[in-house]
Amino acid sequence: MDKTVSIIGVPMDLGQGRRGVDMGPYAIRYANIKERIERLGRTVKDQGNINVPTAETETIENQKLKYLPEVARVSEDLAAKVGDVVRQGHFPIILGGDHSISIGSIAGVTQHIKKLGVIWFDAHGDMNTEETTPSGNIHGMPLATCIGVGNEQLVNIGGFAPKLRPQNVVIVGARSIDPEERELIKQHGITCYTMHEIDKLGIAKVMEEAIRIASDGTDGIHLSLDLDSIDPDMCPGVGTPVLGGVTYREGHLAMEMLFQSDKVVSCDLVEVNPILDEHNKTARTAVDLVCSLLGESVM
Ligand code: 6HN
Ligand code: MN
Ligand code: MN
Ligand code: MN
Repeated sequence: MDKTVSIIGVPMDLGQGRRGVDMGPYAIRYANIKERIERLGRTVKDQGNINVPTAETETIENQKLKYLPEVARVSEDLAAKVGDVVRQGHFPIILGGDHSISIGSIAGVTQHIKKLGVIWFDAHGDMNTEETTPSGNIHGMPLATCIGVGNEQLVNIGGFAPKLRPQNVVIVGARSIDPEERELIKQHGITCYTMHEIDKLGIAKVMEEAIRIASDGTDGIHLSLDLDSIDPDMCPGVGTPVLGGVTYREGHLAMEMLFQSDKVVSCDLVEVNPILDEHNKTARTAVDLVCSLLGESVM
């Protein structure tokens, strides 16, 4: 993996209800993401931020899909930008912002890598639709959107759908899944390794399986890393923390195994909220993990 790394910031907070996650890209930059990756011998280009409207200037029109037009517009812009850097042969790292940004990032990657597997590291399933959502927050829907389920405008970002085949999608770290999400995960045949499986099988076995499933018949794996997958002791700065998460070491081993697989083509770092954080701990953990993903700690 010696591709140029492109960093794209998406200061998006419209996909959820707490202020501050729009500052995530700055918090992750402040944790020296660029310098840390350069130290691994990689060329890093910061592409700046995608323009996101300010919540105060917008109004919520649909309580089941809050800020839908705004999220859709940002997703289109992000998809175009990600498509652009993937076309140039870069490895994109997309900095959130809330998890709704993955709708655009995956739409961008799949413009060029048609058969993409996804490993969705998350405490949550992100498999809601406007019919099942308990909150109306779009950050609870991006994975459903990517497999072609849910609101048509979101499903069709980038002009095509679906982006992913559910048989190449793996959720890792789940411990807070809504009852109807559970049904959708089962119905569509998505593999889900909850904390129960991680505790029982160990993270190494889970990742071995996850990598096998996500790479089976695909041309690469996208890692969507929601920092709330990691236990709140290392990642307290997230909007929806859930106890009993992936430990710091389990997280690193997972990233190191992804590096060794040589299959990862792109990555999102999402839900870092510096207002809820302790001295930027969550952003620093995010940077540590992405450095392991890029080979920092394996020989
Ligand atoms: N995230 N399932 C809940 C909802 O509102 O749909 C929580 C979503 C959390 C999304 O941060 O991964
Ligand atoms: Mn998420
Ligand atoms: Mn989550
Ligand atoms: Mn454990």
